Amino acid sequence: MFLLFQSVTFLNLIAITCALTQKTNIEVLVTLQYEMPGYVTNAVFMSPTFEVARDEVMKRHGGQYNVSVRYFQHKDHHTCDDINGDAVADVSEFLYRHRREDTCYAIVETGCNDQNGLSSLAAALDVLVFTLNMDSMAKDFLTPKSAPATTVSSGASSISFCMALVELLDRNNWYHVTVVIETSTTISRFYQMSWEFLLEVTKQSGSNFQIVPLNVENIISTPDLMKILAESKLRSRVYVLLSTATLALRIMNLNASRSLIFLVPQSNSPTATTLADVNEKISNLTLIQYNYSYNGVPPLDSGNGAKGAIDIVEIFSTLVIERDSALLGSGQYGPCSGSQLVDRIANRTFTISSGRVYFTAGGIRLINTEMFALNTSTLSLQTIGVFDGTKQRFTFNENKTVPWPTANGLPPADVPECGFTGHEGRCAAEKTSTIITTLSTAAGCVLLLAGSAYYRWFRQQLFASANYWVLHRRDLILPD
Ligand SMILES: *[C@@H]1O[C@H](CO)[C@@H](O)[C@H](O)[C@H]1NC(C)=O
Ligand SMILES: *[C@@H]1O[C@H](CO)[C@@H](O)[C@H](O)[C@H]1NC(C)=O
Ligand SMILES: *[C@@H]1O[C@H](CO)[C@@H](O)[C@H](O)[C@H]1NC(C)=O
Ligand SMILES: *[C@@H]1O[C@H](CO)[C@@H](O)[C@H](O)[C@H]1NC(C)=O
Ligand SMILES: *[C@@H]1O[C@H](CO)[C@@H](O)[C@H](O)[C@H]1NC(C)=O
Ligand SMILES: *[C@@H]1O[C@H](CO)[C@@H](O)[C@H](O)[C@H]1NC(C)=O
Ligand SMILES: CC(=O)N[C@H]1CO[C@H](CO)[C@@H](O)[C@@H]1O
Repeated sequence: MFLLFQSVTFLNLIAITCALTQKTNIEVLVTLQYEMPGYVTNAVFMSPTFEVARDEVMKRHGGQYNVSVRYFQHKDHHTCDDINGDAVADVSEFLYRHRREDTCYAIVETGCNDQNGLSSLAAALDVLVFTLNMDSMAKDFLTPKSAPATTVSSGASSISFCMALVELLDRNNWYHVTVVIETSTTISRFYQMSWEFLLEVTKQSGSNFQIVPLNVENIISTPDLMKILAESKLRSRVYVLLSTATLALRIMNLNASRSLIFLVPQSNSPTATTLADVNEKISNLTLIQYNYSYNGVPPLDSGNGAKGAIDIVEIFSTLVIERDSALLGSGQYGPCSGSQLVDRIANRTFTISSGRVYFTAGGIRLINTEMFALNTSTLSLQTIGVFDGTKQRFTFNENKTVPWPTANGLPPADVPECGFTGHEGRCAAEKTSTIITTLSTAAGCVLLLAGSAYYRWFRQQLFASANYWVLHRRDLILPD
């Protein structure tokens, strides 16, 4: 009896001492694909960055925190299904056997569709998840607290585009909108999802949108395409294209007089100088580990997965460190709760080394979206405004506007003066202005983190086209 009592007291003492002096361990469990063609969240882009980020956080906190990264990646994974199945098994087994009371875990999920299995598991185990593909769960995220309880989205998602788009429509009082959704391409599932978010965001906006989907097969004949576009003109003057560059070009080539607005993820605020040392470390490590050279491009500005990785490690560490200081006073140490960490993320802006990052109340990271339009005198694409994810508002550049092809130079009215069918009076004199807003987002799992890379690609497609719009491509000066 006496002995037992003594040893219990002794253990208690140790526990209390540890609680006061030892910080909670921070461990990142990475379930990303090792290598899949076209994915920017491959090991080569993400793993070296996880490691550099780990070292940076440890250094910043004077070695007080033990940060580690553990990979659950398989070289032989070639599809999302391969990854999804193994990730659930691997993570549950690891946590079952090795979970430690003194450690906070965060799982990093792939951009593959349908990671709900892993998110449900994590919710049941109360472990935080950073998903790089929230799109399959977006509707839940839009309604706070209905999403998997411990999952937050840290990838670029089409929600940010939809919010920017809806604000733009609202601001111009454009409520009659046709949304062209390209079907039967490999990424049409993504366009379909974007359409669903768009509907959801318009519903939540409180404005009375009359928004009509137009499903278009990529193989549609030109006469058929003209026919359905002509019909849609009886309903709206504003088009949103959820389509590949190829279809967007076909539509633009049908009629010359129109304004085109691009909404694209804002290129990262450059880290070339602010994080020069970190960039160099990542480049060096990538070359050593994977024999891959960034060729002088700072990895964090490359549009590849690197920035996503460093952001996750920093945000997660911030949460754990905050939790520790909150607990220090209370003395109530217990297992690290993922849902409590999620509560610290909701509706909050983090300032981390690569910039400011905002998460909605439902745990979606909003990314800044840039709005471009063609300046018809300089023939260059110019930035008109930026939708700031942290403020959820557009800031417009006072000196740059869209060169509206209307008689008065103002944005076209939602409903033309003589109605959608009106052909007379002043209306006939004005050029028919069709505003095509291209929602040029990334493709499904493939490009969720590749906003700027995708945009570069899109631009190339656009301007490499022999029959580019009404302009000659050699006349175009592109911003870089
Ligand atoms: C640091 O974390 C790793 C991984 O969880 C663990 O193996 C190691 O024991 C930890 N070190 C300390 C001092 O707690
Ligand atoms: C990166 O590698 C180069 C060449 O090996 C070396 O000179 C440089 O010090 C390294 N930089 C960092 C930050 O490790
Ligand atoms: C590393 O990459 C370079 C160029 O891509 C190649 O020439 C070289 O053989 C590679 N080295 C190894 C060890 O694979
Ligand atoms: C988010 O936080 C701001 C203040 O920081 C508050 O005004 C707003 O109501 C919050 N929104 C939600 C959805 O909780
Ligand atoms: C707009 O132009 C005015 C006058 O040329 C200039 O003073 C101002 O800085 C410009 N604003 C921006 C945002 O470039
Ligand atoms: C186009 O660019 C020129 C030169 O920068 C500028 O003066 C003009 O205001 C721009 N036009 C529009 C519509 O923004
Ligand atoms: C799709 C569409 O609106 N096509 C129109 C392009 O312009 C020609 C001539 O102005 C019209 O006849 C088409 O209907």
